[in-house]
Amino acid sequence: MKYRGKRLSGVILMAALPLAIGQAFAEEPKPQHKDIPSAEVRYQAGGSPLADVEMYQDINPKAPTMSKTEFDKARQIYFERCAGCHGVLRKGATGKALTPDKTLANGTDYLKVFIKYGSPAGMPNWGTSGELTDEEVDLMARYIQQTPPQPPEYGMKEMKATWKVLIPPEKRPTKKMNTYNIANIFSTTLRDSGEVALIDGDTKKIINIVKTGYAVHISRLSASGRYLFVIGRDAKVNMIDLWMEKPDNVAEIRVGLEARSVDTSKYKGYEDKYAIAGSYWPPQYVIMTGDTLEPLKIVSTRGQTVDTQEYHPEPRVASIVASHFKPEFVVNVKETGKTLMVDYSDITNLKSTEIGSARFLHDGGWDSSKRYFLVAANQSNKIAAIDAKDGKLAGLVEVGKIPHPGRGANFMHPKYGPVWATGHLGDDTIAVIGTDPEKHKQYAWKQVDTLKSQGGGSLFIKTHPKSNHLYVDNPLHPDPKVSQSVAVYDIKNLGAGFKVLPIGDWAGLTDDGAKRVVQPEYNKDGNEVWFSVWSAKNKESAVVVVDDKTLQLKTVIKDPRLITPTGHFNVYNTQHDIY
Ligand code: DHE
Repeated sequence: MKYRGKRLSGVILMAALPLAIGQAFAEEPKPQHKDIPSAEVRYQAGGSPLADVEMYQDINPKAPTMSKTEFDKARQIYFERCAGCHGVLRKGATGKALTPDKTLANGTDYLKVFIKYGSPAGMPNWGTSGELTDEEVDLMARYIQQTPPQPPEYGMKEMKATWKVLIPPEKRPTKKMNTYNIANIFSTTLRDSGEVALIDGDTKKIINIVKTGYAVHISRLSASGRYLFVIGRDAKVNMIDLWMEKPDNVAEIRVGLEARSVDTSKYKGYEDKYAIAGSYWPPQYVIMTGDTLEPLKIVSTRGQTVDTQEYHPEPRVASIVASHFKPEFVVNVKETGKTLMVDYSDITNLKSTEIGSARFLHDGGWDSSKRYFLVAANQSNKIAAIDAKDGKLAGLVEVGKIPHPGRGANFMHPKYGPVWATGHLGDDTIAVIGTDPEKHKQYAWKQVDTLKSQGGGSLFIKTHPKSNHLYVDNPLHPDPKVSQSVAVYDIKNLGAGFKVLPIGDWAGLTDDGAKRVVQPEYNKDGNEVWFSVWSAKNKESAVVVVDDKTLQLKTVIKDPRLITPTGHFNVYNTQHDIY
């Protein structure tokens, strides 16, 4: 119980990490405040791509003077370190609002102390930690009293200007042109090189390294399993055709200035017809054609928050999934705490049902019936269950501190029936939630069991219908023993606790990299589990494959091209939402 109560701050100061994209884990982040677990600090590691975007300086005579050069430097620091928490427009996201009505009243001297020394509420001590010089502290204190500059909007014109159909559909293969077992290919994110590695799950050989967006985030599959979609933090979507002799990009587009999510239509009759991507900036989603990525419809997500019903100017689009029950995309809007069920059967007369739950919706996955989408409202410490059949909120479950499921894990609990589980960034528990309102009504949408894990800093949890094991990673835990290993539970005997597999050691890396073990992912048959061993860009990383039955090491995949592997996505399991 190292984390609970004692080490957690009420506020996640995600702006805390002084590392820009591309530098993640190049060096260990220093603990910046005694109340901020480094897991939370690391979580928001990526600086925003908006750091390099030119913005208009609006002169407010009440604010301290700033030259254009000073303003631009401060703006860059803000987007590299602060925007993730305080928001692009400084209206507050999971951190406090820093708008001039508040900051001008505080004044430069007060703000300097705050920035330099931090606060018990979670603000890092930027000055005394050595991350910012006194001059930079002064610069930032003056900057946050200026009118917040707004990054440009990004509409159809900008999207079309970046849209490229590299190989038009009529020039693509009409049948599979390779001998790969496509269903067992893995798409592994190479975070800091802006690529994905396509790895043959049968032979463990790299098929191709495909150029994608900047700091790639996730991969998703089309309904048919033929097309792989990848999105970068810079909002670039790449579409890869797995039927090609050597699978590669066939289309690409930039849908905004910063993004995290992409998916494709999966309802019967609409397979491979549409793709959708959501962006952090501008706060919007775009529906595209499924075979070329032509942008068709852009919809803003700006609006009122679910609770106080105040207007929020930048509610980011977090996870998106495609419904199996209706021709709908399930779009989760973070800051407003609303899930939009976007009906894609008529794009011209677009209908969308708004389901309110709790603020800070982030990641999530389907229950085993694929009727309910369980999404973490991370800073609200809740899981919302969205009923995709009836289009309403089925339940809102109080869980531990900062749930982070990835897509979560579904299994049959010996006592509670079908359940879905999530780990937490902020404490050492795993919340097990009942998901069967038909046959196990008394347990549905309740936290029915709590497992103790290795600690906080957990990002991903995984099992497979053919496996009796449940794996939980802790890549953001401050203790390398924990972050470099994974906990595994026997689902049939959860009371027995967990075994620890030293995945980082098994990788056999020769240098002293961070070796964070991240994201368990099963192969198609559900008898192997793959883990990334994630070190800095200039250090060796690896992918470790474990035999799920024996829990013994099976293979280590090493290659100089495997730079900063993080997430990985098995084609079949991702295509069919198996987790
Ligand atoms: Fe992620 C999923 C946002 C940091 C690896 N991440 C997601 C999703 C969102 C998100 C909204 C859900 C997408 C979906 O399902 O459509 N992630 C963010 C952030 O805003 C955050 C906190 C900070 C940032 O600057 O990006 C962040 N994420 C990280 C990391 O540091 C990770 C560990 C490494 C990396 O590659 O950057 C990381 N995020 C992932 C992965 C998934 C993901 C591997 C997909 C999980 C899955 O099982 O589907």
